[in-house]
Amino acid sequence: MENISDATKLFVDLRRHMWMAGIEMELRRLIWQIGVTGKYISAKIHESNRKLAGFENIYGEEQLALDRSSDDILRNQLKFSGFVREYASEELPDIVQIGRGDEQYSITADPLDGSSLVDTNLAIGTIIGIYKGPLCDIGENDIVAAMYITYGPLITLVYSAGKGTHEFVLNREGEYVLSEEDITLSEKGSIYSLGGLRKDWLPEHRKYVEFLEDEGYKLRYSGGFVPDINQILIKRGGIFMYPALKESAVGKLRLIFELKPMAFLIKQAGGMATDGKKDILKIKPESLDQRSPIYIGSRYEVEKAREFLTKGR
Ligand code: AFP
Repeated sequence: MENISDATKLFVDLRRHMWMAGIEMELRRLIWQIGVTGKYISAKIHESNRKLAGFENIYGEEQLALDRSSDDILRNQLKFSGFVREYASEELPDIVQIGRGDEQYSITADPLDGSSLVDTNLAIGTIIGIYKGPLCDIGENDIVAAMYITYGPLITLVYSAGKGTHEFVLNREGEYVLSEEDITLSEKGSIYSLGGLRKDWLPEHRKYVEFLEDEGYKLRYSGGFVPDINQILIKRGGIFMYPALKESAVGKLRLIFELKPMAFLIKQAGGMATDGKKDILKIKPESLDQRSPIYIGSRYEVEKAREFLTKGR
C-alpha cells in the first residue's frame, strides 16, 4: 500500500485504512467490531474505577468482576457480528461455539490483560488473535490477524492482517484514526522489559540479562504485557521477556491468548518472538491454557537470547 502522508493520516480511520490495504470484507468488519467493543470495555473500566475509588474495599473481587464483564461484552458483541464461529478466552475453561458453525473466523481473546493495574491507573489492554476456521486444531502459523487495544492516557488500537502493523488512536469523535503506519522495528533497540523474580531465574537467562545490562539497555517494565509490547513497537525496538523460572519451566504468560497474537504483530513489524529456542508462531499448542517463556522484540536481541539459551554463552 502507498504510504500515507502525515497530513492525510488524520483523515484515515480504521475502516478506510483496512479497505485501502485490500483486506477482505468480513475480516475488516470483524476487526472494526472489536475496535467498537474496546470502547465498551473502556467504559466499563471507568465505571469500575469509580467504584474502587469509592472505598468499597473489594479490590480482588472487583478485578475479577472487571475481567469477567470484559469477557461478557466481547463475547456478546462477537456473537452478534455474524462473522465468528468459535471463541476462546482466558476467562473461560473451554472453546465456545458462538456462531452457526459455517462462519470463516474464530477468535482467541485475553479480554482484559493486566487488570490488577487498574487501581494504579497504569495502562492495560485487550489482546485478540484471529484464525480461519475452528480453533480446536491451531497449527503452525495459522493465525491470520491479530490486534490489541490499550486503555491508557489514550485508547489505541494496533492491528495486523498480514500487511504490516499499524496503530490508530481513538479521537474525541469516537473514531480510530491512523497514527503510525507500517511500524518497523529497528534491527537493535535500547530497552528491555523483564518479568519474573531474579532469584527464580535460570543461569542462562541470568547471563543474558547481564549481557543486556553490560550493553547499556535501559529497563522499562510496567507489569502489563500490552503496554510493555506497545512500548517496544512505538519506540521501534527492544526486548520483552518472561522467562522459564526455577519453579515454572513454562514461565507465566499464555501461548494462545497472549503470546501468539503479539508474536504475529511483532513479526509483521520486522521483529521476532521465541520461547528461547522455538519460534512462538510455530509452536503447536497442546492445551488451551498452555504457557510458554517468551523473548520478543527486535531481531538482534531475540537472536542473542536464543544464543544464550541454546548455547549457554
Ligand atoms: P494480571 O492480568 O494478573 O494483572 O497479569 C498481567 C500479566 O499477565 C501480564 O500482563 C504481565 O506481563 C505479567 O502478568 C506480569 O507478571 P509479573 O507480575 O510476574 O511481573
